[in-house]
Amino acid sequence: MKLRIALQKQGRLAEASTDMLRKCGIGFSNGLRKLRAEAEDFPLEIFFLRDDDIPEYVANGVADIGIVGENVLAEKPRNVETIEKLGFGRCRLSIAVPRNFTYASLTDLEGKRIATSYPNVLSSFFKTHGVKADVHEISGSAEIAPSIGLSEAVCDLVSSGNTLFSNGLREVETVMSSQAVLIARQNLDRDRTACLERLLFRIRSTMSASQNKYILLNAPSDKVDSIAALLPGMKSPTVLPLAQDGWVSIHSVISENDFWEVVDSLKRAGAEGILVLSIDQMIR
Ligand code: PRT
Ligand code: ZN
Repeated sequence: MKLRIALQKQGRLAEASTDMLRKCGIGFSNGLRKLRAEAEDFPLEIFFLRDDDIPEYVANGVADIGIVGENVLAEKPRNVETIEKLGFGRCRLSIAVPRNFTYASLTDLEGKRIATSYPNVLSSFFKTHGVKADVHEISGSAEIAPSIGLSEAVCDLVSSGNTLFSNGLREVETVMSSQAVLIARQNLDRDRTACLERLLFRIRSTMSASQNKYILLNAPSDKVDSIAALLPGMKSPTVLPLAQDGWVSIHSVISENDFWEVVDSLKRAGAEGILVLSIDQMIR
């Protein structure tokens, strides 16, 4: 028995998806031309596909699981289950208008043509907001549509915003936010479910590792309580004596999100010699 996973062959999710598997200790060789690979040390078979095809392959059982953007699933819902948000491939589906378009609210798009590769998501967004706009489906490069007179506005994926900016467009509404997700087909058998559980355990460990840092610092012994309060860690911080009397070393785990804020508070509370290290795996 092997669990079969479908990954994007080439594109924005391809590298992050294979990196994630490697961080989970799953090695395999993938040349650019390869359509399929076998993992070396995990019962996993990997298919490399166009991202748009992945939900279909998973739904019809050619693959058991897959990695795809939420935007793809939203546009063309399939009979698959979303198992886990993976934290990469983040982007948003946004409406943008030419910089000289006077935009105050969605009603300004009433009766206007909007070019998009996401007609279903966009139409239901307009429906929810009671706006009657003309959704014009195109297969790619929405950003050039206004300049060639195809539409008055566009709705496309945005990450840095550079593409919109360099095409003279301004982002005005977010239709949806998206990131890569792990999907699975319905009714996996017992062996494959167990295998998926093992894989998920590793994915979650690497994700929490990448969202956290290991921190160690020196502090005067009489400041331990106030510093420990800033560093709850996984259970509580480790406090070790230093060779120098009256000083301790405090070790803990800290979330990347509030990292700088906590470091500022630690310095104010008397911490010195703060070291911060990456974590490979984090098993709670
Ligand atoms: O060949 P295949 O069909 O597999 O690939 P594709 O060309 O359809 O997809 P690809 O590789 O472009 O994107 C795969 C997935 O990555 C998408 O479905 C999203 O879930 C996710 N993703 C994240 C993005 C972006 N960020 C993104 N910025 N997908 C596309 N873009 C494009 C966007 O369409 C626009 O053209 O990048 C441009 C905007 O980028 P910024 O940085 O200039 O804003
Ligand atoms: Zn695609």
